[in-house]
Amino acid sequence: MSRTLVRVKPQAKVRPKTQRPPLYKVILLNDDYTPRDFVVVVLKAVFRMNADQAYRVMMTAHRKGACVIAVYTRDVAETKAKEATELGKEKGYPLFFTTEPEE
Ligand code: TYC
Repeated sequence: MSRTLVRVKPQAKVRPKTQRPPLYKVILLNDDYTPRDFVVVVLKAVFRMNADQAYRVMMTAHRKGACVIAVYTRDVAETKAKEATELGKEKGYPLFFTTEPEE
């Protein structure tokens, strides 16, 4: 018994665009009161930096007024900025972290 072979035109490869969530920068702001060592401690604790990274970031904010620390999804960025700011507040320091959408 013969069978009819149905030939289907090969489909164009479907390549769905991967949807990536928008990213947010966490920014450390300089102030005149928070001790340098404390800023380093917070950067290490909240942003999982090593001593060297934390020191460089702290000094960049100290010299330039602000420093981008990292980028995360909005939720993570806002939570970390809040946590880090709160650690300063608990000690009575004006240490401040803010977030901003990445362009
Ligand atoms: N400027 C602070 C001082 O001289 C140290 C400091 C650095 C504070 C970075 C905040 O984001 C900051 N004690």
